[in-house]
Amino acid sequence: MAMTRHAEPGSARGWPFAASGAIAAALLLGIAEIASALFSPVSSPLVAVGAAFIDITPAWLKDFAIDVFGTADKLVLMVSMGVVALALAAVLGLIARRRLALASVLCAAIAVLLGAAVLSRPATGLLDLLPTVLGGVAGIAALNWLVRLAHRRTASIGAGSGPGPGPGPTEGGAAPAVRPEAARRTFLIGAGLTAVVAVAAMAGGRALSAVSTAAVATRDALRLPGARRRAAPLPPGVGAPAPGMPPFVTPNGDFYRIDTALAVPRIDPSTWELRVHGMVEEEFTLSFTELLELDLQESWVTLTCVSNPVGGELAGNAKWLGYPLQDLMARARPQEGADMVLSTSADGFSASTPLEVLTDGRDALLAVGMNGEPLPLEHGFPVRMVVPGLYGYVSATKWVVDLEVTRFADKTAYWTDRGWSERGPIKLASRIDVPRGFEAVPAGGMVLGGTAWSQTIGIDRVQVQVDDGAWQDATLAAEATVDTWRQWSLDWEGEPGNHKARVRAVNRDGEVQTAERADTVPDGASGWHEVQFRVE
Ligand SMILES: Nc1nc2c(c(=O)[nH]1)N[C@H]1C(S)=C(S)[C@@H](COP(=O)(O)O)O[C@H]1N2
Ligand SMILES: [Mo]
Repeated sequence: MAMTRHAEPGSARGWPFAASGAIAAALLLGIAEIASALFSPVSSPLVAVGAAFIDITPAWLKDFAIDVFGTADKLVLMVSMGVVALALAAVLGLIARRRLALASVLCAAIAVLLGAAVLSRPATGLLDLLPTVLGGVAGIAALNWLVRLAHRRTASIGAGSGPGPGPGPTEGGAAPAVRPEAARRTFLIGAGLTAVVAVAAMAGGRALSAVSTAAVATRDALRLPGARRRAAPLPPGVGAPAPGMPPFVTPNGDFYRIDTALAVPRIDPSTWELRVHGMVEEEFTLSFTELLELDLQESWVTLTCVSNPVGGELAGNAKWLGYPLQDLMARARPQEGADMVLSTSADGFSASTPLEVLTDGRDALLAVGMNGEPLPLEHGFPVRMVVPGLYGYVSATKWVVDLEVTRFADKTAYWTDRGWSERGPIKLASRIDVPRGFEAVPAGGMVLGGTAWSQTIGIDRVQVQVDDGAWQDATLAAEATVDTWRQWSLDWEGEPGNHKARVRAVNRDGEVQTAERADTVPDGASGWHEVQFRVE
């Protein structure tokens, strides 16, 4: 009778399969955890399930948990969920013993449920399913592999004992090709390695998320010093009186975001350091505390992306707080022949900014604040560059950690290596914000409105042409500074039917915005913005 064999009682033969199930599930969660930590913290299925569980827990149970476990309540929740999950996964492994395909499908179904939990969280989208999908694939692969090893192990042992409670279908009845010890060892090594990878991925993922949570907490707690030189308050009337215009100051949450970072770098300001070096008389490094102790300055600057198409929205206006790069350069004392500052970010992006632009008196900043707050993580926390008049790709390095004074002849930057122009002054531009393209507006008169910019020079005139009529001067809203965009408006009334309007601006140098269409590559789009709309 099999039960009496002390070497391998039949009931105990299930344990390698139960263990396979539990280890495969641990791998699923571990891989998902590390992927979410690298990719986006909100995409963690573990956190999502925990949060969903907290949401559906009745209040009395929550109160009970807090009473009994205090601040450890979340830990207790996570550990209990883990125990339940491992027990279920062990059952899954036992199912896999006889019906591997069914168990694989169940494993996929579990991944789908975890994905649903992720999607049920606020602020998650389809892309946030990526970690769960990766984890699911790893889990199913591990389950299949370990269950096969477990069968081989069982078969090699069972071969000596005649027909007992049969081995699984895969190796059923076949004489083992391997010796029992070898099969046992292979299973143990396979299971052990997978378990180690699962635990390491889980621990690594949790540790990484803890670091990023720390960056968020530090940012939230940070109080920036006031500016030594404050920005002049905005004059009244910077917003054009056209209903539906975007705000003159772009709220941080609406500010366009462009970068190459798959995961937003999370930098603890206490470890941040800026290295200033290269063709300078004095090389130095600057800590965040040292930076905050310098004479900070505020300025209004409209940032613009070189990839902004004609009429596009890749531009935003904010009040920046920072240390003038001109003062930083004065301390470093660039050497004769240097003509460029190569700025590099913590994640390896780089931008080449003409040294001349950083020393000609414009408000180029090593910025720490945006609209009265520390920089948002996505906009470069803790420190970025802001340079009026240059597209972001050659000047606005976020998460900046290195400034090398060098020469255009010697060094190139991220986007210039990819076919974009070495220099990127912002082109004179204007757009129509209202009406929107193909909008239907009621008859009886309306106000057209829009935005124009020519950073460092200023906008002097905006003209609008409706239906190929005469160019009419729009009314300019108040100007904040030459480095900010300027809104405009025009009262207009037209017959019902289809219409089109186009716009062009003239800057303070007398340059008229060109009608010539240029693509965004290599140095920014040009041409007049035109919208079609309908009066009903
Ligand atoms: N580290 C880093 N900084 C960067 C970029 C980037 O990809 N990585 N993109 C630049 C580009 S192309 C632009 S237009 C601006 C956009 O800044 P924002 O995302 O704060 O609007 O950041 C610049 N700074
Ligand atoms: Mo950009």
